[in-house]
Amino acid sequence: MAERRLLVLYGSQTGTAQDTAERIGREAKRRHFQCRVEALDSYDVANLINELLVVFVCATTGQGDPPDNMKVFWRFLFRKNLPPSSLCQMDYAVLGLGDSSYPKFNFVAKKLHKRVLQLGGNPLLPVALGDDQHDLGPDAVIDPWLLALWDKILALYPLPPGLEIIS
Ligand code: FMN
Repeated sequence: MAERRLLVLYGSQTGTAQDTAERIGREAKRRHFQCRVEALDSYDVANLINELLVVFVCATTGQGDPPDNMKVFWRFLFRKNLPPSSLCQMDYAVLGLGDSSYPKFNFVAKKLHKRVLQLGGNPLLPVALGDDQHDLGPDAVIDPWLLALWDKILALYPLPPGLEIIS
């Protein structure tokens, strides 16, 4: 059976994206994945080409800017000399956190999703656009998106025989 390993990488300015990334990490463990949750700039980007399953959780800050803890990664990802198929092994999904009262709503998540796609990544779902302006908060988008994500991931990496999702 394929190794059930999930990497969750986040860019967060004030903690919301980090909390969401850690939530995904807990949900992954309940589904018996080996899961690492790391800030994008703490992650050794040289390993990215070897990753098979990655969830990115990214806020947008400033006026459409990446959070401070993903700025190094951001510069790396947009280098012009990255080969177009460098991430072709990777299944990925991008969860954005933003606020639709800003002109560049969820700009970082949208741009990240496009760039990973351009580098050969295989998207599991359309990018999630969490919105502070939603009456029920960003979870109104995040909760159903995560359910769809786990459906996709478990179709690729079924639970090991005899194990169930831990409640
Ligand atoms: N959201 C957007 O969609 N686009 C923006 O340009 C944007 N700029 C922001 C600037 C500031 C100073 C703040 C406080 C928020 C901004 N937001 C913007 C909303 C944040 O992305 C949103 O609140 C998010 O949940 C914050 O996640 P974090 O706590 O992980 O940083």
